[in-house]
Amino acid sequence: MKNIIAVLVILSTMHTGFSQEAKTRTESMDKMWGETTVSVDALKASRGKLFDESNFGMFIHWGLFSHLGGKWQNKTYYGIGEWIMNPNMAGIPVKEYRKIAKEFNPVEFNAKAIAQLAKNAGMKYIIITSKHHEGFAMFDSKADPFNIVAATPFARDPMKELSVACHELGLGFGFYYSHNQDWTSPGGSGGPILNDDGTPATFEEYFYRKCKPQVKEICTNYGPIDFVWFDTPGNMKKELVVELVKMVRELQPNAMLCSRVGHGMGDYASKGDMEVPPSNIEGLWETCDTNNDSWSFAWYDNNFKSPKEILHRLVSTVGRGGTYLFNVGPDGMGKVPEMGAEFLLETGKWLQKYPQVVYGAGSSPWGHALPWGDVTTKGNSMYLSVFEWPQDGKLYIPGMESKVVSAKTLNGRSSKSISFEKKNEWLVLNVPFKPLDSPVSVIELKLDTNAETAKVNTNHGIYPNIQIELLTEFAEVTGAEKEKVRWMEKFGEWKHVNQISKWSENSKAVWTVEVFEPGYYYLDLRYKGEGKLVWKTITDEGILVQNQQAATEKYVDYHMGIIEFKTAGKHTISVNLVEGNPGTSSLESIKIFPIK
Ligand code: H79
Repeated sequence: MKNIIAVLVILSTMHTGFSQEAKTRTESMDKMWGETTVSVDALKASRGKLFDESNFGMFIHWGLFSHLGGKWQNKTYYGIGEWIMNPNMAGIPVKEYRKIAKEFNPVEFNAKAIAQLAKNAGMKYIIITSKHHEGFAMFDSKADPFNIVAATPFARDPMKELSVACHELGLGFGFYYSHNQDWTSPGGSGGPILNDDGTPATFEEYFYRKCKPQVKEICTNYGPIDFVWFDTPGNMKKELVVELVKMVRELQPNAMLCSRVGHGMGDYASKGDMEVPPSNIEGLWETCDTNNDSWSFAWYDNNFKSPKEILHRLVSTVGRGGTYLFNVGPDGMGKVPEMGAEFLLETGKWLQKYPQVVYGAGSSPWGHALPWGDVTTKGNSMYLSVFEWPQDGKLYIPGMESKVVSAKTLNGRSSKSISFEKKNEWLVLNVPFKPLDSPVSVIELKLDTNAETAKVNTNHGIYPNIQIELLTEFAEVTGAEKEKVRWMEKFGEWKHVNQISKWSENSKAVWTVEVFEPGYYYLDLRYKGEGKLVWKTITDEGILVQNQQAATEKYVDYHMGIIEFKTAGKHTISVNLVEGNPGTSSLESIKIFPIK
């Protein structure tokens, strides 16, 4: 059930509804390099090629915090492990934290094995933390002695080993570097405010003494690198960011920079942590996600995403037009937790059978997920990745306006034609009752036109054989507020939703949908609030469902009643809050499923 919720939350958009934020970002990126303006197309043809075509990379969070694994002085701190030193978690004093280096001896670290894992998982590059907010360098740094070679019994440079292993296996390689935060260096954001001699420390001192020289080291000593992934720019001054970027460009002209370097710079947009956006986004962008709840190793955290969930989040990210950067957290000995590795290998086995679904694949013309799965495209081919296989031998595809020339099931190298028919605007595929493959089945449609720009009606469908969740992101809202919110489920573990709040008497949220089959459907509302709430839902045909249910401070699904569509085709569904505290009531989505 948990998987289903996570998956449903990532569904959905209007075909034209590219987010304003993404548009602005792309334009400002084009403008930003006074001296060398680079368009998205030019980037895709040059240093952005690996990023654009791979669509799947490995992120690695590894540092001194991995040795603690979420525990300090016998107490476990639940949340993102790399933050354990922070006052919001264990609040470890700088002096104490620095001492941990003496115990850090990850002798089981095997760069070749990790690179091979990434390769077998179907990932095309690795980006690893060279220095996280804690300030400990995981590479041989002459600029600052608080590093893995100078300060630990391990005394090896694992970054060197990993860069060599990646190059040997033909994988891309890049570094994460936390440029603004540094909790153990005087002057770094979140770090000591006094130097060791008691004088006040400035950010500039930290920047010129440590940050810039270390970035120079990672850009000089590891051969050609493909990425520098800066994070959390905070209030860093623009001049300093520009100076850093300029140096990286000179030293590593082929390295891609993500937007978290700050001040609208970078080659591609990095979306919020752990967020698969519901709507297509233009330009070059990435979503970074982690294989369990924490980024870095935490002893208790075995909440690993299953191969099916990894594939769903990967395919949906590619379907939205993005690239998926998926994280693992090696432990204090340097080993990637086994269960996570196993799930990645299964993911890779599937990708080996269906590489065309992900590599070099384009976005879905629907602009949002479909309830049974998602769509990616290449040339005239449309790949339907089916995560919820239909029980009744029919796979429904809404609003297909372009001509479909053929449909076939794929399974590795074998494929079989399947029959299909057009009913109203829907394409109905006659599929076997048994799923074609596990954990995900693939069907290829050939169109008589480019699949990514194919003509489709992007309204959400109401299906005869599967539940649809209509997110508030896709509603037209009047008299209430549509907003994107995020909150922490655990410390540092983000959840994102779009919600509608601040309801009043005349508010409404309206979805335009396409109904395949007239009939009765259950209607659920997913909302939060307090006490008891009465919601009213009415269709364009005047069918009304009004009911009272309880409410809590967490989002929960409530059955509201049965809604009827008297005719097939286009309809509207309009929702309003009619009783209850409008200040605390927020709607996340509505769900409609056939009664059959
Ligand atoms: O490296 C991973 C995270 O450690 C890092 N980015 C990803 C890739 C990251 N740094 N900051 N953030 C993510 C934003 C996190 C903010 C929070 Fe907090 C940290 C929320 C809870 C802990 C700061 C402290 C804000 C509230 C408390």
